[in-house]
Amino acid sequence: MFGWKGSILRVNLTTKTFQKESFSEAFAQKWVGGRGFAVKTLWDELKPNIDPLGPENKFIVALGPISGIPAPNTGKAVVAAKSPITGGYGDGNIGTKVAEHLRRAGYDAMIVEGKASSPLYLYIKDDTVEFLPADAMWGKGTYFANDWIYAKYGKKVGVLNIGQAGENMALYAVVRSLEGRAGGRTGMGAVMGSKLLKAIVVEGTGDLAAANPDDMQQTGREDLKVVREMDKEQGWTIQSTNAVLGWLNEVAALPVHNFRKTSHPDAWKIDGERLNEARIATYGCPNCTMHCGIAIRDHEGREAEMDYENIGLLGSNLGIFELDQIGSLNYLCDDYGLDTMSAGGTLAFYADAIEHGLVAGDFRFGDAEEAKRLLDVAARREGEIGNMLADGSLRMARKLGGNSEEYAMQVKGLEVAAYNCKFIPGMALAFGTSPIGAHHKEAWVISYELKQTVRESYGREKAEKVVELQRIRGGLFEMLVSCRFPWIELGWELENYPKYFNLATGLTWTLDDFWKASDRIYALMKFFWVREIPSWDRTRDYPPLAWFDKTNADTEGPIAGLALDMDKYNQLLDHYYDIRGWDKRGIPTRKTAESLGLDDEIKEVEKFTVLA
Ligand code: PTT
Ligand code: SF4
Repeated sequence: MFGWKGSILRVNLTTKTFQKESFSEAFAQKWVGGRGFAVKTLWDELKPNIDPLGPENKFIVALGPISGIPAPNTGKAVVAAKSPITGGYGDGNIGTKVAEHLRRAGYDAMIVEGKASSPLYLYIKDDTVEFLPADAMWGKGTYFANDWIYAKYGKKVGVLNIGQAGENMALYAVVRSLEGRAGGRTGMGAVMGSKLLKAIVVEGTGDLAAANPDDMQQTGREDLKVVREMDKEQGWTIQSTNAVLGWLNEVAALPVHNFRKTSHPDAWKIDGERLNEARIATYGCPNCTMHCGIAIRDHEGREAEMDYENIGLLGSNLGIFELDQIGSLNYLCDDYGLDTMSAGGTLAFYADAIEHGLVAGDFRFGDAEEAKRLLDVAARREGEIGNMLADGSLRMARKLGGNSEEYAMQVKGLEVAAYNCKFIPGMALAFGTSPIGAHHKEAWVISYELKQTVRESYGREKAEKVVELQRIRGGLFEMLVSCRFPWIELGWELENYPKYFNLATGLTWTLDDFWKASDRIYALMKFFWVREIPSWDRTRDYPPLAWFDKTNADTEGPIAGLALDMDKYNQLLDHYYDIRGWDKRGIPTRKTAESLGLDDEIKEVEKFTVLA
């Protein structure tokens, strides 16, 4: 077999043992890699209803056949586990040298199981795994841990680590890597913390097992130049992801004050132009020529890396319009290892609940200093407020009661990304149907919806677009595993991806083969949910109810007086299920599952529900 190393590293923290396990080519071709390997492994190896923060959960790092190869933007890895914040399958995508090193060490994935008896970190060098005490790093932030690891191993190694938020099992704790990146907003850092696993350090020296290594090198070198030139021409990295902020403000889609408002007169102060002006450094992932991480000097004088999601949710959504203060909040999230997006969403919910008199507290929209203090108590789970904040907005709403669950801006427990869909039906569908909660990574349909179709339409074409994008973004890129930005931001042709896959594996796949594999993993992610919640119904694929509430509608601007319509949303959801071959509950039918080759999985899921 080419393209895949054919091996998985299994590490048990309880017994401090490890083994190399092989998988067949049939498995590789069915599940491809990354998210495909992760969801299949978790489905096969986890019992339903285990505690995501207990030793039974497994933490997976999964790569694909093109991860780490010398071609555009391949320095990415999937981190996955049963999610502590949603309770379903959870994962995230992180830029890291681990992508290349783990494959060079001989593995396509690693599975970490059990729980250590005291804090430790793993050092993986080719065939060996060392279990080493993490006392010097435990209790410290990710910047300290990074420096400590660098000092010991040098900067060439690949690293994944957690901060205090992961150690204290804040439910939206992320994993961080040395390149200033963060991933696994579904609580993957908390899963590492629950296992007392502070860091994974990887050094691999073998080859990448390609079928056509010379062709791949040559093509990769040429394409890196092509992508660099495209970026120079288009100037995307001037503002990077934050280029959308000004536009979202104009079209009434910016999250402001816990998504209550959709635009703000001060939004220009934190837009892409201002961010570029404040830039002091640029960060990126390995094998990338379009580095998208813009760093600025934060309010305390530190270097803080910023992305649009972070600015939208720690900035406008909290009523904070000073870039340096948002930088400080971003820096703290990075150091504690908290997901910026859920942190922003949860703090905004808290401010909203205080405004509604549901809970006592001093936090007000716009108060950056108090927000900093709250991030600290959340990451440390200090006191009642710290514990509530660390559990995210849905659990907080359930504790506070009243009608607060309606304005907890989340889906399946995960806070909504920075797109305010008060009146954007297709993007609301994308959030509702995202299998890991309200993440924009699965189908960022908003640009198509507002630029190429009619905003108020609930037509089938929108459901078709959501499925199409989920296949590409949540399927192709998460299986291969590679960054989607050359395609989505620069328009680098999608056909390039089967090209690299085929150079790596020696196969002759077309994009259609990837769509089928993608549908298979979406079906399995849904089966995972159903096994956890046999009473699964379509309401779990709804976006936040606040978007349907006319009393919450804008009073001025392009969508004044408008809200989503529940009956029409249900029709749109029906279209979505129909296109996917799922029943009205949102569960793949037997026929669909059979056509995807999920015969074993059907037997298992039918212990919990009857398939239509
Ligand atoms: C991703 C989510 C995002 S998505 C952002 S900003 W974005 C936030 N970044 C955080 C951060 O920073 N620090 C922190 N403490 N928490 C953070 N939480 C948020 O995490 C990221 C880029 C970006 S920047 C995006 S869109 C693209 N995402 C990709 C993806 O999902 N898949 C893929 N194949 N390619 C992608 N390319 C782009 O990668 P999660 P990263 Mg991230 C500091 O993982 O859980 O999906 O959450 O990975 O390496 O930082 O790159 O405007
Ligand atoms: Fe990483 Fe950004 Fe480059 Fe993608 S575009 S590989 S997220 S630096």
